[in-house]
Amino acid sequence: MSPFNPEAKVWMNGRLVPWKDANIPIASHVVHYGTSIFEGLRAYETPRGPALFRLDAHTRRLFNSCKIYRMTIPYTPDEFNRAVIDTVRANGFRSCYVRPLVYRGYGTLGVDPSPNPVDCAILVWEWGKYLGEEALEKGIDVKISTWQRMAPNTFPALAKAGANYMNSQLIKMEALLDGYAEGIALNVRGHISEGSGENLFLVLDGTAYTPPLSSSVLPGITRDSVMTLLRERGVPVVQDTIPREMLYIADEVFFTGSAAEITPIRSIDKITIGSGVRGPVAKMVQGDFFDVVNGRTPDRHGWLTFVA
Ligand code: PPE
Repeated sequence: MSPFNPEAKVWMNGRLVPWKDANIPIASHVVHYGTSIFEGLRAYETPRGPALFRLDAHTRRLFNSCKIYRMTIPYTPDEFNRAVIDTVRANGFRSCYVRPLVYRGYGTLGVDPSPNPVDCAILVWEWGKYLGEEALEKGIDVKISTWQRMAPNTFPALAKAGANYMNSQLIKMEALLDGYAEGIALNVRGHISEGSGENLFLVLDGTAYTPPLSSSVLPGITRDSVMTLLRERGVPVVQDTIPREMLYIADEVFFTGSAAEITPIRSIDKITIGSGVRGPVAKMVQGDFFDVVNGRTPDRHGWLTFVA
């Protein structure tokens, strides 16, 4: 079911248009060759109205992803931020998910993208719990995917490109068909990389570990925020290559992502993680995270942009 109603407002190349008119030609370069860059962030309900979580960081990553693919966004980061705020405001949600998109539009076909325009859009919709209603409290069952994450120097993992999500789709479909909520991909060297749409943390003997950027992961903004929150609580955070079996013996494992937020993992490959329930570190960092995003504690890092 579409989360959009016909009159929902979509920002396209500088204008807010109704959803029913927010269409692109079938010959657009993006449709044929996957030429898109995107972002995903949430606006959370606070006592002062909706607040976007880490808008600047998401816009920065959008511009960086585009730089890698030689796409010049015809707006400044400030103009883009303003467009995101305007789109959230125009749709009137108390909380929502935001999807900025930059793509090669309609010009000419053929692999070389350069003759085609760089078009921009921003969509917003209400998106509930990404991995199921009970996931945040109870945790989810996952498997190690038979699919690996992109090898270095093939598809750049640091760019949030639509094309990377063909790999994510293989990971996700396999996991769901096998009865799991999500898959964890290894990189080509056999080290832990990430989920189809989430970064990963494990906790062992009081230290938190997450794969480094060289393990073919997206530089997640939730990942960065969680590292900060953990360190504030005195939990050491190590970015290091993680062997697969370290997950099985961890006290806790959890996913992070804008959509997934902080989702505990209770089993991997049918091996129970820790005591099979959300662990104390995951619970603590969830609490700290939701206190900040919902405006219950002071925004000490300048992570919130108020929309009202
Ligand atoms: N890795 C991947 C592959 C990924 O797609 C995401 C976000 C992350 C890590 C976490 O990054 P961040 O959101 O900055 O903490 N995935 C987005 C898309 C999900 C979707 O299904 O669409 C998201 O969470 O918004």
